[in-house]
Amino acid sequence: MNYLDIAPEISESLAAGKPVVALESTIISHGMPYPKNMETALKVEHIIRTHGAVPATIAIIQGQLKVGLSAGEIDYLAKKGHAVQKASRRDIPVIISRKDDGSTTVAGTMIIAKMAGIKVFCTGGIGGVHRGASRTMDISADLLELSRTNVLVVCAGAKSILDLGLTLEYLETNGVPVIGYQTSELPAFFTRKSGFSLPYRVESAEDAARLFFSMQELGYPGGAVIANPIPEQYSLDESFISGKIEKALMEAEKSGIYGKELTPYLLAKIDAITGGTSLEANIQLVYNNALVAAGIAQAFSGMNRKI
Ligand code: PSU
Ligand code: MN
Repeated sequence: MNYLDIAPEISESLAAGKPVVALESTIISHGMPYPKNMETALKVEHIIRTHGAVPATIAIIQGQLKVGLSAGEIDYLAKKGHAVQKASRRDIPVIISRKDDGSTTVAGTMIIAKMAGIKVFCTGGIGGVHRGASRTMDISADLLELSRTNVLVVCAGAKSILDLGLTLEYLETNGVPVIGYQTSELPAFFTRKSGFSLPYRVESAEDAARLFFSMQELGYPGGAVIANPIPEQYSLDESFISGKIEKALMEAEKSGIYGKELTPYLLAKIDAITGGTSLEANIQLVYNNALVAAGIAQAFSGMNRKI
């Protein structure tokens, strides 16, 4: 039984060593409301194409691990929203055995990208160590996946719904390089700064690709994070957004939300509390990550062709 279904354009590009960028689908079903989620997903694919790479949006449809979705499939996941199962590492076997649908998280997408042979993945923000994790032990499976699966994840850092200091500590313990893209500070998704400095930075897509290429040559296990700050003109005011995040966290606590529901609940709450301001910033940072990821994928495929 073949569970992996790669769109022909993507498998041909991979076979020819052309640049391909993976995209996740939890951001579509659980990260944004309809129809903005669908419009954003299509525009991200378009940006990747216009920057010289082939987009590969990943999801599980009726038990098939799909690499490359049609516009109809993207629309289906966007409309079904929270009713789609959120698929991280532990969920994938159950979903495929039931021939169910699943929208893949950063962890889930990395696993399937690796199976397909895709090395560069673009998203908005990664999961991390939740605030209060010393009590709840709520640590996103994204972090452990980064330590074991060899995919380069381009993101705008992580939201401060999380404990960003502990998130960096956890990544360090698990040997995951976190590299600032033209920054020496971990970006906090809606803002360019978090107050947490990063040990490494790169100045260009070529530098990022070279770093990841060295990992390939060494056969070094695990992935890496390229943390690309939101463009200045779309970034939100720190005091504005931190107040809204605190409010969303309090409401989650009051409503007893935990486990896989917590991140989607917080994202939707922040969106509602800010009246869509945060959603606009979210969309713009994903577009910005798409063009950086396409550049890295291009530089990376050039390096592969030289060997
Ligand atoms: N953070 C965001 N937007 C998102 C997510 C996180 O700002 O859409 C999604 C991603 O798919 C990420 C997942 O992999 O949430 C993490 O969920 P959890 O914390 O349950 O692992
Ligand atoms: Mn969790």
